[in-house]
Amino acid sequence: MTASAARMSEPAAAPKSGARLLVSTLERLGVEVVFGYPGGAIMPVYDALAGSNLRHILVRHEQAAAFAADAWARRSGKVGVCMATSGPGATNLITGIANAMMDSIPVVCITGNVAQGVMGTDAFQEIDILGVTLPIVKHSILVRDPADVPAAIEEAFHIAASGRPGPVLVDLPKDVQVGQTTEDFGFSYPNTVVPVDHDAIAAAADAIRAAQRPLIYVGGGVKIGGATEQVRAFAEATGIPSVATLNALGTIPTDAPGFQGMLGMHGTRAANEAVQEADLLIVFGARFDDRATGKLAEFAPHARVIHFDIDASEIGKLRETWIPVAGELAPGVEALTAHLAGKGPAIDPWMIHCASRVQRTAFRYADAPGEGVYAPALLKAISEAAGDDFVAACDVGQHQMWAAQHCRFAKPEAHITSGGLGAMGFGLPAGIGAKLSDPDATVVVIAGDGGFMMNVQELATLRRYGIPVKVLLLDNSSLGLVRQWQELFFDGNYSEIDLSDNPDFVKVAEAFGIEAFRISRREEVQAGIARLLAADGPCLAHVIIDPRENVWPLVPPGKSNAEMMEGA
Ligand SMILES: Cc1ncc(C[n+]2csc(CCOP(=O)(O)OP(=O)(O)O)c2C)c(N)n1
Repeated sequence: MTASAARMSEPAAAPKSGARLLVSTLERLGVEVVFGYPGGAIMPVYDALAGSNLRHILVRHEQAAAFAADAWARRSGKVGVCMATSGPGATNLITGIANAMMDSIPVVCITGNVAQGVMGTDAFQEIDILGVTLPIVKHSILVRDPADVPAAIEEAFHIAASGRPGPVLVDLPKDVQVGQTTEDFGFSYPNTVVPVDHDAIAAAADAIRAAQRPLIYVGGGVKIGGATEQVRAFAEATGIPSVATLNALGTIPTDAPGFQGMLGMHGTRAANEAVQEADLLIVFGARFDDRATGKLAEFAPHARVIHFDIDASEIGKLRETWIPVAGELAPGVEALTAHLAGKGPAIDPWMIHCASRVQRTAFRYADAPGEGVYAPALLKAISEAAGDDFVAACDVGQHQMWAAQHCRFAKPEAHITSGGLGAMGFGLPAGIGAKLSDPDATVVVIAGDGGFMMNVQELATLRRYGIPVKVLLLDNSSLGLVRQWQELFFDGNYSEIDLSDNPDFVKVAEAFGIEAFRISRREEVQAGIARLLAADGPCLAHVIIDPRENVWPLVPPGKSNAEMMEGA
């Protein structure tokens, strides 16, 4: 419990169990959806859930519960909630917890555990889940007394969502769930907003005015920090060109003037070259991930760095920072824009140079060889057909990078991806979470045949709740991204990437009660997209693509972003 937490409410009249207190606290916090899977050590909680106002979504694997809660949070901007039993239930959450940690997503994970009296005895399904998850949570709480349940949950929500968001684990031993208490305390937390440093912002404004080749580097922290409008306004007001990380796609609309695209390993030539030429990087909520920077020592060699971040420990962590601006992004960026109003940098030659390179180096879809479906063109077409309501819930692999490169994203919440962890299996459960948080969105799961099989059981969840998620399954009968690396960096020694014995995915989907059809030729693409988007309920399009197709451009691992490889 934080020292500053203050006790507020009255003792409750009748005794309540810790499990009931958990449910009533979640209700009080306005939680709408909980993703989970029951088991012995969390049965009192499930007993209390029945008859509550909470909507529980029974997934078919706990990993999917964590991924769905994560995507729910990304799309809604609120805290996602998942729960699981002790032991294997809890360990099945781990990849999802790590995913939320890597991408700074607010998720509260509730686990049951064995009773405190048998903890440490290797009791049935006992796992020290606090210990196991220690490096991958923002915070964790072992609740020892039923009376502490409300405060623990409120603290978990507060910590998950405040400052730099992240996952918080709350472990509830069984005796805490069944134990009765007459106490029911709520807590209020002090405002922990980090004030804007006006001196640093004034210095940043001076530096920007003096720059000749300034560049905005947008990270995922912008959307998480609710600073999208401010960053857009800054880019528009100053005309400074911008690049985005994978996690920030959509923060600046794909077709906005000055936007150079994604930077890094599979970034655009325009973005990577602009970074290498810039004399000033204005970094908003990014952490200099190696997939974005390439060889760090050669990243942006001519640029000094202004770094805005809510997490002061990110500033200067990997790249020397000239002007650090720690604090809330939205007011910080707004203040910066105000400083520059009417006195922005004189950078017309640089703007023209960047804009003409975007034109010159744009992807050309008409040149795709062969008769087969060309995944980049398909992805571009589906995002355009779906319009501004399009939400891509991506899995991990070549298809993920093609989606990042070729889809049009109008809003930051339109692109949901496992950026930091790169967890295969994310796409389908993420699509479920995103669609449940925003029923009006056109949610398309973009998956490869490998990753899709990692959480294929969630087709049952789609079916059970009639969630109208569209699945675009790009089947190259192989672990494509690994195959590409083996082709380029391991002398074509194709080791264990062959998935040519995949099941018939149309039949698989139909066996789960889901409409499905196949697209195998280029001329079927337009009608296939229309059918997928028009389907009333969940629907799967199984798309056969060329197994030799690669993702270009590519910065080889360990190389500088200046050394981009282009395909044949
Ligand atoms: C859980 C997990 N295991 C392994 C990997 C390593 N990995 C990254 S991409 C990839 C291949 C993905 O294949 P597929 O899902 O078919 O997509 P494709 O690359 O063919 O589009 C693998 C194995 C990973 N990212 N996550």
